[in-house]
Amino acid sequence: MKIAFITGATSGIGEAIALKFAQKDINVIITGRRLDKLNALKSNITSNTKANILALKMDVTDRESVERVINGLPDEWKSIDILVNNAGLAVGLDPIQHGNPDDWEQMIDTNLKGLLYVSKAVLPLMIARQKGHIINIGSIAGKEVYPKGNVYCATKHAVDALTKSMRIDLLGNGIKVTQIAPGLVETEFSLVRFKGDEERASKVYQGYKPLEGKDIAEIAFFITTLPDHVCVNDILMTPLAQANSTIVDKK
Ligand code: NDP
Ligand code: 8X3
Repeated sequence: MKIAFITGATSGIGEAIALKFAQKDINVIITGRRLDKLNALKSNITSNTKANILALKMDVTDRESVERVINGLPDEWKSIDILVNNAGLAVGLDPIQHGNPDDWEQMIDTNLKGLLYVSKAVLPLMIARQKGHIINIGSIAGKEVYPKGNVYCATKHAVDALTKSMRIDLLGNGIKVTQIAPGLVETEFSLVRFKGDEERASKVYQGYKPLEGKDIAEIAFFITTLPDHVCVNDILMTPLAQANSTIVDKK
């Protein structure tokens, strides 16, 4: 059975990918900061699938912790076939001149530096086996900026650039690198962005049918089923009601 390592598996897209992979007999290493959520997902997967699961608390912004967790994986979990770099967040939605530098740092540390730390730690395991698949969760915000998206959009443009760079640098090592760049997906994303303001967060998803985590999970699983010589580079996916970063058909 394959092994997948998923960051940010406690909620939303990462949780849906973990569940989908487990349902498809992929053993999963689920990581995130919230241990209670990790344990709840572990019980769900254990009760409902045949997959093995390892739940590990890991903050992607903490380089030492990332190295400790990945270097300390039990031998039977070291053969990681799929790395899903999903952990990420937006914090705040302000014009650049009113932005909060603490918010900026959290987004850069998580979305950009976290992805680098995790990839750097997992890559030696894939290179040793000359095999692997890295799936980076980017965003439509990494394709086109939108008003007040500034730093979040910049981090996702960086994910877009790193995905392309990884594919070049890793060429010849048998490692596929794919970006999935979703549009609006209803998760905890907006609740985090608006710092717990539930009313404001829920408005983001009103008046149309947004994507769900499981829609992204379908695509993430599909791209892992293709023959060894086929590498999907990039997938931009939106709800039917979304034409681009700023135009959404809300009723
Ligand atoms: P959620 O808020 O539902 O999930 C975010 C996940 O990231 C959580 O599991 C959270 O876990 C984890 N995370 C955040 N910070 C850290 C950290 N420092 N260390 C480890 N894990 C962390 O949002 P989504 O599922 O929507 O977001 C997942 C990814 O998808 C993000 O990269 C986001 O940018 C991207 N995306 C989201 C879209 C959307 O519209 N929802 C659209 C396009 C892309 P915990 O808090 O337990 O650490
Ligand atoms: C999340 C989608 O459009 O809110 O990446 O930036 S968006």
